[in-house]
Amino acid sequence: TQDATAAETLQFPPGFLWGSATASYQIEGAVAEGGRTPSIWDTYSHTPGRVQGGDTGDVADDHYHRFRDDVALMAELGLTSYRFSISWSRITPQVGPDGIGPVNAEGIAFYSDLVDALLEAGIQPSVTLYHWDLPQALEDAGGWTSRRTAERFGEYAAVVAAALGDRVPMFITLNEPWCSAFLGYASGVHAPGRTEDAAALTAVHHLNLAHGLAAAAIRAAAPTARVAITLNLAWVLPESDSPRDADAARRVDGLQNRLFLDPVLHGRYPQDVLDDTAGVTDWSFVLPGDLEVIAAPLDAFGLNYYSPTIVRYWTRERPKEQADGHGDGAASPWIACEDVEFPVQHGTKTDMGWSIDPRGLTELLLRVAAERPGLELMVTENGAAFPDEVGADGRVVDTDRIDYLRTHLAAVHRAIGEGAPVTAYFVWSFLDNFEWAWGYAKRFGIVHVDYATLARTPKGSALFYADVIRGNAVPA
Ligand code: GBH
Repeated sequence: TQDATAAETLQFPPGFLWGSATASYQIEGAVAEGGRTPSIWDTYSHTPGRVQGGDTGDVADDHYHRFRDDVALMAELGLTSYRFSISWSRITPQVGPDGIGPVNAEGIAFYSDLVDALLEAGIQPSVTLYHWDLPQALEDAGGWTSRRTAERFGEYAAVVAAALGDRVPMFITLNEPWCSAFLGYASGVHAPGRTEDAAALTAVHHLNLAHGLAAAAIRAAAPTARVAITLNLAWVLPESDSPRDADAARRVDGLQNRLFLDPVLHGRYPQDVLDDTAGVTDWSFVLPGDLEVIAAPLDAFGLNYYSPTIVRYWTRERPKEQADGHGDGAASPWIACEDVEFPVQHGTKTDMGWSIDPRGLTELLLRVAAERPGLELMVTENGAAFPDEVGADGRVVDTDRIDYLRTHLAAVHRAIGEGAPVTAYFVWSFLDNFEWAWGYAKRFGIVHVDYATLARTPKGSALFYADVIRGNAVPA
């Protein structure tokens, strides 16, 4: 049980990377500086009614101007890696459907300086090329429903790899393409806010293709750099062992996990998902040769994990429960799942309303390890939102987050013990930041940000994490 493992010190393998993660739109601000052009998240956050409180990333944590202080704070905490993402429209601000346009030296310089600052501090940069901030001009030409967006992404990846690949050991092509496709184009709760099922499935394929094209481009431009992708796999549990609940679980697993894992690891799309969605699209946008591109060799695999997914068959006898937040007749990200229900969970939840079960982290790591033996695994995000405040004594007491991190680190340790080759763990997130549709209302940071002054205060969880890093172990 969790308690049994927590009673002893959990030692991690030598050289294990201890990191924290962020994403460009969530922390940078400076949206009109350095030659940057708008992304879909600028447009979306500035559209009334889209983001809670009307919050935008215009200033965010002002990391663009404060990155040197932020790196110093990372060094103080002892982080050995930092995972950040690059804003595409800082690098090639004139990108359009027919070409990426000129490279913006100011954009390259910002990330180059960040990389140098990290290396000087002894912190390994892990770079995500796409964490949801598509240049608006590409969305105007179809966004991820257009094959040309995938082609432009490959060209952008080549530019970044050529500029930074001598100093960046790890490139992650995409962060959570499930969110880009289904939250962006089916449920519309993320930018660009479209609600068209066929568009979402088209986006799935073009995101997968973008990954493959970028992987090849990185290899060509930066032969020593390593290539990974990050997926938000779901730990899907049917509520009962009834065949109908099992079928609900199969379909959710198909849409969130196998629609990405199968092409990337095995060069195929899952036939059951193609069949289930045949009424929405005939998948004719998958062209000959695409699956070979998508299944390009990988050096590592990134898993983001937050919460379990419990599903059951909806009997239609009472209103549907949508514990995933897509109730009230809102558009759903779950295509061809009209009879799938996400039952409301009991027990402790984070401030997002997400239930807590670290077993999913162990299970998902073991699943990928079994599907691709020997593939190096990284937990590229894991963490929790709680409504933290700075106390009168200047401290932030977030024991709930410490408990979350402790039990999830124990879950990673267990996966390693059972043979999963996990080499890195990144807490989401380094700083409180712009939490997408929730704006600044949700705090995921191990470092508190006062949005009035932008002052940073390490929380208790940051001090706990520093302790973990010092000992390369989770203390008893
Ligand atoms: C990650 O997304 C992101 O990479 C990161 O930028 C973000 O800040 C962080 O997690 C915290 O949210 O969406 O209603 O269907 C995680 C996004 C959260 C998407 C859980 C799927 C399931 C409920 N995932 N979500 S719903």
